[in-house]
Amino acid sequence: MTEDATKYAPLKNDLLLRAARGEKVERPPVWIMRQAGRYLPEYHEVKAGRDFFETCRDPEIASEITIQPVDHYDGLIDAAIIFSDILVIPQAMGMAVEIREKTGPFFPDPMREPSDIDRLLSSDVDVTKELAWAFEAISTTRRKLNGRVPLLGFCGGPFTLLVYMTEGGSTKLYRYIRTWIYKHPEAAKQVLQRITDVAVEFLAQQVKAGAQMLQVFESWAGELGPAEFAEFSLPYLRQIAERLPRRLHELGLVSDPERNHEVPVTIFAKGAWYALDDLANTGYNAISLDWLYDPALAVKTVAGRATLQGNLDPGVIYGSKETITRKVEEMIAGFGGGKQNYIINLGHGTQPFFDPEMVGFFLEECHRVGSL
Ligand code: 1CP
Repeated sequence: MTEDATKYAPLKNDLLLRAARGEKVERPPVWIMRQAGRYLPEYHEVKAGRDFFETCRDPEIASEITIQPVDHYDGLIDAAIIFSDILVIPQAMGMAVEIREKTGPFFPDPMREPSDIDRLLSSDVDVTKELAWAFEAISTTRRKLNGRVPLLGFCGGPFTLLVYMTEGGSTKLYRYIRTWIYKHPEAAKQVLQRITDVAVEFLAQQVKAGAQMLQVFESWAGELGPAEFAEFSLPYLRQIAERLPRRLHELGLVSDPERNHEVPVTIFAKGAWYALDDLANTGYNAISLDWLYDPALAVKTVAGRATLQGNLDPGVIYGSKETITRKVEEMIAGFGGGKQNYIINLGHGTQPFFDPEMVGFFLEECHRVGSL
């Protein structure tokens, strides 16, 4: 009941969904975080110097870029992830955001003082209106995919979004977000709550538009120590996992309001190694791990409560073919052979300097070793 079966073609490859639900599979599915983007020459051709968000807002172009890796590595990638960015939630909340060519995200007017939150919280956010373009891009992509692989929707984790909203862009010191949580913790929490509310609705509406699985990117979780993670990230991540199935049920998109089994959700809390046990109790179907985890140890900690995703160091793609083979073998063996509770991915996103051929070799090895 997760989709209007008459509206879209039936799924030919549902390996990812089955693995995320904890079913036994013939081989572990594989996809790559940020698999669409700058390492692929065809991305630059289609983007053709256009502004990043202009690209995302054009459903034809966004869907084309989304499908590029699925075409490029034909038959080797088991999912598509919609081409967009985590920063569309701050945009929907009324903040201006640009992506600059060399330096990345840029907020001309970041939150620096508690009084800055008044304008953010003063009005409700109409997600269906503010992010209408995102839903159109998802529907167009789902139609064009024609059931080849499932389409993933996503959003940023509340803490990670607050980092960008306060820092105004990428950072090494995390000075402003630290000022907020250590000097104005209650004001920070008010904004985290609002981001969470918007995130739940945004994820639910992505499913309505055609997303078949979801991922929450709490990419800067590892900037927080265990106590701060428990206070400024985990409660909001838990809320998302708990409220989403109920909202999907309200919208008539799933049959069970308590468990999100029909539309699986993955949490990627990069760097929060101390929280793995807690994350396994939050209700996410899958937990995406960065490369600092030892797979066997993670399997032992999670003990079947969630499917694990990951976790090759993206830098392995710069290595020799022999090394890629060895690292893929070690990774899959570490995750128990990969025939249950496992999704292959890198431990973080692709890098612009990746050689597309080596990414292809990595995918082939994942198929070969994962099928053994
Ligand atoms: O295939 C895909 O996954 C592409 C879609 C996608 C996703 C899932 C993009 C396109 N961005 C994201 C998520 C995203 N954006 C995250 C979470 C994932 C992660 O941790 O890597 C984060 C932290 C961002 C923020 C962001 N947007 C950055 C990182 C900057 C930093 O602080 O280190 C950058 C460079 C962007 C812009 C962006 N988003 C996506 C692309 C391809 C780009 C580069 C823009 C360009 O020049 O073409």
